[in-house]
Amino acid sequence: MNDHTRWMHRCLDLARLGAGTVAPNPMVGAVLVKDDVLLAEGWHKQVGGPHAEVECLRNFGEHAVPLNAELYVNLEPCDHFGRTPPCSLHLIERGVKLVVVAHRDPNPAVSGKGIERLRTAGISVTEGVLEDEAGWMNRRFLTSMERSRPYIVLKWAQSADGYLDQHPRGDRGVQRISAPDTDVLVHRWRSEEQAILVGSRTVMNDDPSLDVRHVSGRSPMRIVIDRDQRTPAGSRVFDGSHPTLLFTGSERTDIKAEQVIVAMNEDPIDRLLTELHGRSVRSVLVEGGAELLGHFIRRSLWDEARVITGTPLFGSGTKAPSIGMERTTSFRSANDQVDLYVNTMHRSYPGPSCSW
Ligand code: AOF
Ligand code: ZN
Repeated sequence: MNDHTRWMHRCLDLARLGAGTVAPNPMVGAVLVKDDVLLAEGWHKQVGGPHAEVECLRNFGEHAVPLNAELYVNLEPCDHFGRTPPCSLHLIERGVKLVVVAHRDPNPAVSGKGIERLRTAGISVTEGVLEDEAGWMNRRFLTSMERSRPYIVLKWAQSADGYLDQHPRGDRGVQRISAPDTDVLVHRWRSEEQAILVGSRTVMNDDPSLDVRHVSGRSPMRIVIDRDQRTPAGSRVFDGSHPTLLFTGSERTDIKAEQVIVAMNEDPIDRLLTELHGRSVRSVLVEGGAELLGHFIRRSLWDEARVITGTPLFGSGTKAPSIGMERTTSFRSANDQVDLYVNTMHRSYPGPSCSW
């Protein structure tokens, strides 16, 4: 590991401390280094709060920044007045002369302008250090900026013989496929995305809560697509405990959730992605059912798929979808098999040293 990658790794570690609190902003960490000695560090802690570079220089203190000190940051310094003033101007004012970044900020308000401004001010900027790792860490933010849609994670659990659901089945309620210990993993996945989506049949059959219970963390916004007003008003998703958005063909006066009316000639998935993007929702976890997952897969409209295969045998029922791509990695959780897929049409996985 050379010095550049070593310090950029530290930026990524700091940046990750903002996971779960900085979305819709990216995770960003910064360090100030002189002669391979750390002078100060900082990270972006919450939306509306100071950016990583500003935190780092604030922690350094008021005294002059040494001429040969290097400021490392995993994202190009911003150049716009958002909720906070431009970091580019702040770095210039503080007399920073050497800046090292992992990659550019695709936010149209920044996109190269930050680096340009620094260089024009005589600052040396090195780009591309740990670019792939940093891009993977902020893949939700980058996808949102580059594709004008949230990062899409498909998730399902299937029986050992490849069924999502058994027919005929008994009462309304979740049918267990994975081991109880795997719930911890699934709930961590939920806490890492800004929204969670299901179709009407999943609400009718499983009556899921779609919240985060088995780990501490933020519950995502719950989203239901139900064009034909089939979901019962008494379903758990409509209990008002978390923000919930219902995409429906016509208004449901019996349901208190926020509603988006989808016209008959509109594609509900396109409408959903546009709506979420407009709300700065950077990622969505699609938890079923088969029909909805199939829509996303057929259009290759997904970024990751996470498939849990449990031990029960169903013999018959609703066939699990097939992703049609080589799995990227897999591991075991209790007695379950967990397979992870990355849609290589959109982004490649930089390697096992990167955390999911
Ligand atoms: C940086 N350093 O630590 C972060 C950056 O609303 P604001 O003012 O917080 O701006 C948010 C945008 O700034 C965000 O969309 C992204 O382009 C950039 N984030 N930039 O130089 C940081 N968090
Ligand atoms: Zn900034």
